Amino acid sequence: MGFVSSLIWAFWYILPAYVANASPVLVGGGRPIDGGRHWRDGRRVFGDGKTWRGLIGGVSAGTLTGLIQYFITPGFYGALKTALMLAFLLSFGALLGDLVGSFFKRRANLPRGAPAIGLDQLGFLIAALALAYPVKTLDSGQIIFLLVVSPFVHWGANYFAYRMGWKSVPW
Ligand code: CTP
Ligand code: MG
Ligand code: K
Repeated sequence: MGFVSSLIWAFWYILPAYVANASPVLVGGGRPIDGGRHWRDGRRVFGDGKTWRGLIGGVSAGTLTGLIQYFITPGFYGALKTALMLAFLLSFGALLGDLVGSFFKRRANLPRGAPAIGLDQLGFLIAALALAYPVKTLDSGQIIFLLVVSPFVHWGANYFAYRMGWKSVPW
């Protein structure tokens, strides 16, 4: 596998995580996952930016992405079951990482929507890679590549969503 194609495959591999992380801005809203509850420090557990609809919608969108990917490149996954399992774990991992990130942001007294550089751009990615690891993983060069480019993809996607009027802040 050539160098450039290995990087393209890394993108292809992680796509469900990106979709899962980005889609809640459109499909989210409604009841927050923490049910409005507060942690013992008196601040919200996760906050109003983490909703059930965002979680379920994001996992669904990411898993559906994997299904479509399987029909485009079945050889990359081997079996449909593998593609679906991988996409589900990447998507669920992405949103779990995002949720854990919000937990730490609230503990640091950052309000909903406040930026946390590093955590916002990489938390979802690291959790997605970790959960998907048992099904299929990347080589270390591909993982480093994703760690480097994902913050820029994240900023680009958020800026786009801001310009489209889907969110109120560009980060
Ligand atoms: N969202 C959601 N449910 C999730 C994740 C995200 O509904 N599980 C929606 C919310 O409308 C959220 C938006 O997607 O405001 C953008 O997500 P994110 O930037 O992760 O949330 P923030 O509002 O910045 O909240 P936090 O400070 O907790 O990260
Ligand atoms: Mg945010
Ligand atoms: K986030």
